[in-house]
Amino acid sequence: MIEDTLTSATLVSHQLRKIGIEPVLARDGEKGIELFKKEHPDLILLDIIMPGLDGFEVARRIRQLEQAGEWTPIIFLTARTSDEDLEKAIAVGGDDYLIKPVSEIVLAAKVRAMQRIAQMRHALLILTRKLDDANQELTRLSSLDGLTGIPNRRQFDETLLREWRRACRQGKPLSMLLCDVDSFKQFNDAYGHQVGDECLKAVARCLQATLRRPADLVARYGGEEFAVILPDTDLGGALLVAEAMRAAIEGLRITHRHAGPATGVVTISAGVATMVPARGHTDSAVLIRQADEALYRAKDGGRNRIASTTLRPLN
Ligand code: GH3
Ligand code: MG
Repeated sequence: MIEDTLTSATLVSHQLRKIGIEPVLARDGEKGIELFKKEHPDLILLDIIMPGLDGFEVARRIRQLEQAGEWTPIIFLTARTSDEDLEKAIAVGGDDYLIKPVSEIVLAAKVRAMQRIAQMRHALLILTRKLDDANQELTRLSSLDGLTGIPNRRQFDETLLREWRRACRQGKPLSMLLCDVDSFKQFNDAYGHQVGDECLKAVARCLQATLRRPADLVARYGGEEFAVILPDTDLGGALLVAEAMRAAIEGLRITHRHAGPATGVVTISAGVATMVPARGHTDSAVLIRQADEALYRAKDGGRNRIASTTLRPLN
């Protein structure tokens, strides 16, 4: 309560205590604002005519002090009864208006109404926060592959577009790998789909662990196909990453009795493509097509190997 007249303050305090509210009192506007900052009250009862700052000015300043989303109900207490005063009280940020001498019943009713609004507002705030959290989680989930937990095709597409544009702007090379598990159909046929799924998870984890730079991205591109985006990486760098991935998957030593006779374990083949996108060249799919074509040649060349668009196959 911000009220300079002691008799009125004492009377209203008494009425408030009767309905279970413990008031704290400031005797002028400046002290009232300080008390507001210190106490964070649930409700402000504010006299209009006071020495120094009047109630209108106090209300204005309190509204300025509140952060976005914050709101403390303000009920003006006044002997003034003109429509203009009421209008001004609401305009400066007040919520309601009580005429002095304050009726005990009206005070109790208005305080209750404010409490109800405050509770609803609080519930809404909690709900909004929960909704925000759920939305964030949904966004995260919608960009991840359900089986392997690594980025999905959708995130891959977004990242490729973004990195393609960046490479265009900066005149830097952009590399891409398409990795495909060798003879995976036979792996599934031999060990069952569930073991196949576990194998894909292990492959995804392993590919992701091979990447070192924060801007690199590996995504599940299709069934047993993984795509890697390597920003600001030339063909030599991309071939190194591809070879590291190939070796790492072979190094997992996941038994595959129908794999090529040389290995006996799960392996991947990879197609590598690198481009420095020309300005105005908007079709990022050309990079995918080139990597796909290289992948086809790696498969054709005997699997468990790497091919690139311009260099001869490694391994
Ligand atoms: P290649 O060496 O030429 O790549 O032969 P491949 O058998 O790996 O290729 P193909 O495209 O003939 O078969 C891919 C198989 O991958 C078909 C399907 O059984 C399996 N596959 C695709 N997605 C999944 C998946 O999510 N889980 C499991 N377990 N298997 C999958
Ligand atoms: Mg395959």
